[in-house]
Amino acid sequence: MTRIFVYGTLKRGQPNYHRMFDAANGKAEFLASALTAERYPLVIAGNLNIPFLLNLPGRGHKIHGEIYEVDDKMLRFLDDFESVPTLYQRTLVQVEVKAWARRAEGEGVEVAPGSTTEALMYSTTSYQPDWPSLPNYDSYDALGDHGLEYVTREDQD
Ligand code: PCA
Repeated sequence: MTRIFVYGTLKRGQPNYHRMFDAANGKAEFLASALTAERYPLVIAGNLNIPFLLNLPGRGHKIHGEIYEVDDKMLRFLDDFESVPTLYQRTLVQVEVKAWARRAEGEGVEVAPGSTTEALMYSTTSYQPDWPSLPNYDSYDALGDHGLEYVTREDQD
């Protein structure tokens, strides 16, 4: 089992959340809401309006997201879905926990709110030169005020 931190379309309520709960892809379980310990630019880019966390620590904002525990099958599915290593790279990051799920509390994990833990994250170093100067956000919402609605795979030609 592995912990991943998701900040984009895989979050609850976002367009690819259902993929983590499709048993054919493996298993995922919500562990905590969290934010990155470092600041990063989170931008929406490309003609499909994809959220990208640029691997430029120290710029932008601390990014809000969610930690899930996933099995190896789900991790392989997500790597493939996120086109690792071309579109995104999977890196280990420090995240600050905002609130643990009740299940986590029962399992002897460190539950102090504000505690820092490690998780894997899909960020990218393979971005276009203008992406660091795009508007950046501290929390992704596909239907946010930015008007850059995510184009799901099903809607692509
Ligand atoms: N999916 C991954 C990376 C960005 C995206 O849309 C995530 O939600 O964390």
